[in-house]
Amino acid sequence: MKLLILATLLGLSLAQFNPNTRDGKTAIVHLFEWRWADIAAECERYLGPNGFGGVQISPPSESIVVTNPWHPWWQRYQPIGYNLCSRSGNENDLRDMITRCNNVGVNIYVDAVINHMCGAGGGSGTHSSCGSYFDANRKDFPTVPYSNLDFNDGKCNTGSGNIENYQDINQVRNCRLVGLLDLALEKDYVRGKVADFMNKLIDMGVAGFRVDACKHMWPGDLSAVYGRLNNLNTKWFSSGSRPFIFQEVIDLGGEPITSGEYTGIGRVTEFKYGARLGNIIRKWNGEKLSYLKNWGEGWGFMSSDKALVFVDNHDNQRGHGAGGASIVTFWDARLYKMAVAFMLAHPYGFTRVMSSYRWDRNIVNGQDTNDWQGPPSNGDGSTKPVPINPDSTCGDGWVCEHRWRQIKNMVAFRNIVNGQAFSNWWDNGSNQIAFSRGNKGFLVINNDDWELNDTLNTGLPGGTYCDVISGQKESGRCSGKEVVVGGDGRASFRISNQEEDPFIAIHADSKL
Ligand code: QV4
Ligand code: CA
Repeated sequence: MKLLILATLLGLSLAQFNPNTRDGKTAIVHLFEWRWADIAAECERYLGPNGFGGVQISPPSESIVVTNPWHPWWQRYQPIGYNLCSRSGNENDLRDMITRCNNVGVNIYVDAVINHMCGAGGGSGTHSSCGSYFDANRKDFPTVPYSNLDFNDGKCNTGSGNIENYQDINQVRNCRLVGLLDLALEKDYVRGKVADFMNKLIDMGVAGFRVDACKHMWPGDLSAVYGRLNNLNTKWFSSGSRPFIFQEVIDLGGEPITSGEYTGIGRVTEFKYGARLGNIIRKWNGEKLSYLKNWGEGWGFMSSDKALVFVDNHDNQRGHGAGGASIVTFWDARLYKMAVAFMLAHPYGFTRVMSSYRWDRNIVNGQDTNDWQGPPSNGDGSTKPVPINPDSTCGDGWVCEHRWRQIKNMVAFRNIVNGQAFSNWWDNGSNQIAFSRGNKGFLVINNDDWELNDTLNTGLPGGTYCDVISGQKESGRCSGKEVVVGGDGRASFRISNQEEDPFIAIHADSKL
C-alpha cells in the first residue's frame, strides 16, 4: 500500500516534466511581449505549420503600470492581482488565443509571477493594467484580495527588508527581491489564491507554466501549490495530463540554493547552458567548439530530462538576471544562429527559442542604459501589432528570431531527429565540429578562422540532401547548398570561414 501511494505520488509529480506537446514536438518559443491577438495569428499561420510545440507568453496577470520610465517591459513582473488583462490584451483576447493555438496543435505556457506583488514603492491608485485599485503602501490588493497579513515581512531580517545577501537562504526566500512585496506562500490562504489563478488558466486550456523567481520561494511551498493544480483541459489533452512546470532558478554555481532543490517538483531552467555556450561560441578564454563533445551532464548541468534550455532569455539578453556578457543574442546574429542551431541539433534538454524586439541598446561601462525599454509601442504606451513583411520577416522592431530560416529549419530538424542518439562526433581539435542524430540528421559547424574541407561520416543513408541553413528543399530541389552522401554514409564538406552562416545541416526530410 505504502509503495502504491509512493508510486502514485511519483507518477503525479513526474508528469509535470512532460511539456505535453502534440505529436512529440520538441521546441517552444518565447514570444516576449507579443499581444494575444498576434500570438493567435502566429500559431495559425506560422507556428503550427512549422512544427513549433508551444509558446511561452508574457505574464497575463494584472500588473502595475509604470510611467517613469515609460511603460518598461518589467512592469508586468509586478502583479497587483490576478485579473487577466495586461498590455497584451484582455481576458477574451487571451481565451481566444489559447483556443486558436490549441486548435492548431500549439501549446500555451504561462509566465506565472507568484513570489511577489508589485514593488513596495508602487504607490496607491488605479495605475494598473485593468484599472483596479491597489495600495502598495498598505499591502492591500483588493481584487485578490491580499492584505498585509499575506506578506513575508515579519520573517525577513535584513535592515532594508530586501534581499541583501544571496548566501543566506532565508533572506533569499523571505525578503523582498528588488523591493517587490514578498508573498507568504506558506499560508494556506495564499496558496489557495495562487492555485485558483493558475487553475483558471488551466481550465482555459494552457499546457503549463514558467514559474517566475523560484529561487525566492521554498520548494515545499511550491510543491504544495503544484499539488493543487487541476489536470489539463480534456478538450485538447488526454485525461489525467498534468500541467508542465518549468521553474526559473538561476544557478550558475557559488550560491547555497541550487537547481537540485527544485528538480524533484518540475523542470528547471539551466542557466549554465547559455552562459557556457556563449563562451565557446565567442572563443573566450581559449574555449573552443571541440569542447562540446561531452556537452550536457558532462559539463555539470542537471540531468537532461529535468532541464529547460535556451541560448538567451528576456533578462540576460539585456543584462538583467544572470549569465553575463558571454550570452549571445540576436545582436550578434552570426554567432547566434550558430549557437541556436547547435542547441536544436543537440539532444540535451527541452529547448526554448527566444523571440525578441529591438530596443535602443546603449551600453555604458558594461551597463545598458535602455535595458528597461518596452516593446514597440504607440505614444500612449500600448503595444504595437507584429506586422509580417512579404519576405516573411517581421516589421516595426519585432526581431522574430523564430522566423529566421536557419532557426525555423532547425526546429523542424529537432522534431525529425527526436529520440535519435548523439553519434558520429567529429572535431578538428579546434572550432570545427560535426555530429549526427542517429541516421536522421547531421550538423557540421566551422567556427575556426580557416576553411573546413573534410570528408565526414554523416550516419545518413546515401543520397542528395538539401542544406537547411543556406536554403531548404523547395518543390523537389534545393534553394541552397546540396550535400551528396555516398552509400557508405560519407560526404565531403567545404565551409569557408567567410560565410555568413558557416554551418550546414541536413536531415531525413531534406533528402531529394
Ligand atoms: C527599485 C530599486 C530597489 C528598491 C525598489 C523599491 O532598485 O533597490 O528596493 O525599487 O521599490 C524593477 C526595477 C527595480 C525596482 C523594482 C521594484 O528594475 O529597479 O527596484 O522593479 O520596483 C524583472 C526585472 C527587474 C524588475 C522586476 C519587477 O528584471 O529589474 O525590477 O522585473 O518589475 C534574480 C532572480 C530572478 C530574476 C532576476 C531578474 O533570482 O528570479 O533576478 N528573474 C525573474 C524574471 C525577471 C523579473 C523577476 C524575476 C521579478 O525573469 O524578468 O524581474 O519578477 O536573479
Ligand atoms: Ca519569496
